[in-house]
Amino acid sequence: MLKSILILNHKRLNKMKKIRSIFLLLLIFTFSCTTNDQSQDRPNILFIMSDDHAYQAISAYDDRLIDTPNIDRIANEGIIFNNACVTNSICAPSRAVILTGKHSHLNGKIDNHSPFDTTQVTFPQLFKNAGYQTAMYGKLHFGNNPKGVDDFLILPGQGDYINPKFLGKDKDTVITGYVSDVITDLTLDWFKTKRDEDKPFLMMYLHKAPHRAWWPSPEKFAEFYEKKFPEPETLFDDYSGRGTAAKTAEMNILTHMQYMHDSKVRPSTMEEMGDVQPEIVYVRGDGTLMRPNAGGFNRPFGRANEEQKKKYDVTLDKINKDFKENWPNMDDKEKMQWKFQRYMQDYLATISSVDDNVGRVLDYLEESGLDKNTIVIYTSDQGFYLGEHGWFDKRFIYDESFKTPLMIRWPNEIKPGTTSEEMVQNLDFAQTFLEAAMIDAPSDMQGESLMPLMKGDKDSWTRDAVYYHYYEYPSVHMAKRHYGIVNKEYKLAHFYYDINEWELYDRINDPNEMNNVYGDPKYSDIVEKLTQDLIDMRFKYKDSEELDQSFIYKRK
Ligand code: SGN
Ligand code: CA
Repeated sequence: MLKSILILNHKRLNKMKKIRSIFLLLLIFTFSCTTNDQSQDRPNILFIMSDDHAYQAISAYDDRLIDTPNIDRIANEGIIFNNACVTNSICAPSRAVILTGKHSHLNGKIDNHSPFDTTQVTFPQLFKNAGYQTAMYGKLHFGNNPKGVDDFLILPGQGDYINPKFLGKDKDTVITGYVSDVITDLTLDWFKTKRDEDKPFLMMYLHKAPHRAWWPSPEKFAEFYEKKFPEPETLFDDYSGRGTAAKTAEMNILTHMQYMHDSKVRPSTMEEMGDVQPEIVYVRGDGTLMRPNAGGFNRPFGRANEEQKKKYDVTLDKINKDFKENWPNMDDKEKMQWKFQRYMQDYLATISSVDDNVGRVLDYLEESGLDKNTIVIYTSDQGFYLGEHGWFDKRFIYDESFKTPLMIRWPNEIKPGTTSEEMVQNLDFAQTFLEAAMIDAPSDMQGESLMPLMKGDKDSWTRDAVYYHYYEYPSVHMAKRHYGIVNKEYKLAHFYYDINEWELYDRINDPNEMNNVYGDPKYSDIVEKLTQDLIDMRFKYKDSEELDQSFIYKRK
């Protein structure tokens, strides 16, 4: 009896054990399936950003200046945003907005000089915590090393075009070559040798080009020197329909662009020219003299080795010959035109290298099959003037610097050839990427995920106006402080600090923004409504006059 009970119990025990192990196996199977599924589903992110890349110099937006077949691939195979803009058109602040998902007045990085508080949450940290492998290569432009990235090699500050130095996680290094090629080599090397195949990735691939002083590779320098580019309609803008800020900004190609530093006329040639020198020195608004950027020519060129210098010399000699022969006989209009061509030749030559290199990375994604579940973003830290209003540089709320290129490719999720006219901002990037990766965004981020627009669902998008605030004044280029509101039809801006001026532009009837209609009685209702909207917007985003004043105090 006892024996039979024992046998029965033993049988039962065995059966129970079997059931338990089947259950356990099932559990492990289900669990491993879900985790595998999850890591397969979570998309990789390749964030490509260049520095000062104007949308006018991307053929997907405008093909009058240059053909950019590789960057265009992202737009053709995904979505292009025709009304993407920044919140503060200047380098390091734009990057801080992107990383934190907060406006400058809250993340504290209001201009290129103010420190970035590294205790803040940035989106790469959230990706890393959620199991992503994260990396950053190229230009960051902060005083500090990036947080939340497993691997990085970043340029110190602005970085160099030729034989650039990089700050690394383990050690710093100088790499021989042209900066856009080198950053791409590093990025591709990371993909091929460092990527952890068991994790999704976030790669930030950040170009230095086409930042001033627009030094191309020797090959592109030679190629683009032979080209001529169409002038923009507003190259000879005299700013008569505008406010004080446009009239006093120091970013005019004729008056403020420098022959040695920017147009790459050799210092020895400038000395030879003797009596033309005073024309190159100009008087600033405050009476001080501004001289050509001393050593500006040698700063990039001095880094080249003998072999590289020999290649550059071929084109540099042509520029010098042309300058010596023709410059003394030119009037102001011709000087402007000469400088504009020199500017475009070099600026667009640097873009051409960026485009080639973006192509190398896109090709690798395709060859490796990674393209299928990788979100590829192409953008710039802000727009740039390519001679519009006679200008170079950025900073202003006016379109060429306020708007920025933005295109996103994500096969299976974004229909190829999608376009969006909505007012989207770099403020929205963090929340977009977090949503795509199924990571919760902190509730104090201030943007809106672009996912609905990416999926073609325009109805869930409700924001119809954006906020802008620029602070870096007084500083290089002397663009005055201002904040404003922009919707598809109008732009209202308040310039402050050492002036108190308002500007209103009718974006539909005056797309080149030549006439400030703030004082025009025809627009008084618009002014009234937009002023109230701007007040509400400043409240919504937690900006205020007290904060404006506190940032002025800090700059002194
Ligand atoms: C440098 C440039 C300026 C440019 C700022 C900020 N001069 O000072 O033209 O506006 O950087 O650019 S340079 O001759 O030294 O290049 S930013 O992109 O970093 O904000
Ligand atoms: Ca920039």
